[in-house]
Amino acid sequence: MGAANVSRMIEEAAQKIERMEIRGAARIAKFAAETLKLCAENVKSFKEIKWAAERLLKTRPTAVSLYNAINFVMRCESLRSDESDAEKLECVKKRADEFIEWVDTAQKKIGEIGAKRIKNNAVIMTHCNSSAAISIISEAFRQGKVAAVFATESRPRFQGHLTAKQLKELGIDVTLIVDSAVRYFIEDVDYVIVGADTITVNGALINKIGTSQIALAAKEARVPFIVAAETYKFSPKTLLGELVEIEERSGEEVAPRELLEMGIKVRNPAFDATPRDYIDLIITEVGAIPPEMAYLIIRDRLGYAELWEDEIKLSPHHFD
Ligand code: RUB
Repeated sequence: MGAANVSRMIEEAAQKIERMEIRGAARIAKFAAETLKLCAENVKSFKEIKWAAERLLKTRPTAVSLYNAINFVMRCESLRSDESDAEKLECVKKRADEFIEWVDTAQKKIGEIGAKRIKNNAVIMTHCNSSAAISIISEAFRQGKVAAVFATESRPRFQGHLTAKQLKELGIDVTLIVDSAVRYFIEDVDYVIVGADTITVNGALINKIGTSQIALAAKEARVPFIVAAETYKFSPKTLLGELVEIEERSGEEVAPRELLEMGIKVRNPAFDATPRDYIDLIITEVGAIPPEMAYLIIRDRLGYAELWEDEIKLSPHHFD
């Protein structure tokens, strides 16, 4: 691949994330690692990988999995600044493979751990389209424990349709409901299981808009609210004091043109924050933990305590 083709490939990859052809926190992270690997296979200078990392980081702001994937893959340079470009590129490829492996194995493990928490004949509610949440539901179903699932449609992008299809294809009894019907059905539900875009250092969950309302309804009805989150969904940036940026998308996604042309304002945040008091358990690949343990996951799993300087070096601000 020539230099022009590499930059076109990176631009196309970035636009796939921006257009949400590639979406969901885990898939975005894995795709970023795959893109950096492909880039490393086709360039000669490490500077070009940095450019790719910088472009990918700018695609979507909320899911910290993207940031963690890029920091994980790019960490080689800052560890050994005397290395040649060729050595650094080899390291990028190796670390990209390690990250991809992390994504693949973590979801399976989350399924195994999470399924143990599900009792027989369970009715589960889920929101949006989370591969980690589906891993728990499908493993529990495989073990014969799932009676039915309610999937919210998850407006405005209807990712709930994907979830409903995926569950139905597995043979699960699935009912699609509008987001505003959550409280109507919550009494019929034994567990809510959702995924995560980011978990903050104080144990709050950032996930698809509407998640916090479901958590509120679940708490009121005393339905356990379970989050399925790989450890790369925990945010070291929040340990540094940063707030999570909530992506706000175009009003055209939710309102007809006629209303927009009348000058009616539309707000369309894509994610919201659920405080830790509403979360019963977070199922990670290293265990089922209370949200209060988020700090330990960031410190021990993401290793940022020791790599403090490197982390700052590779932060988006450094690239700007
Ligand atoms: C997707 C979403 C998912 C999380 C977790 O939002 O909110 O619940 O990303 O998914 P969007 P996963 O469609 O806007 O990217 O468990 O697959 O990482």
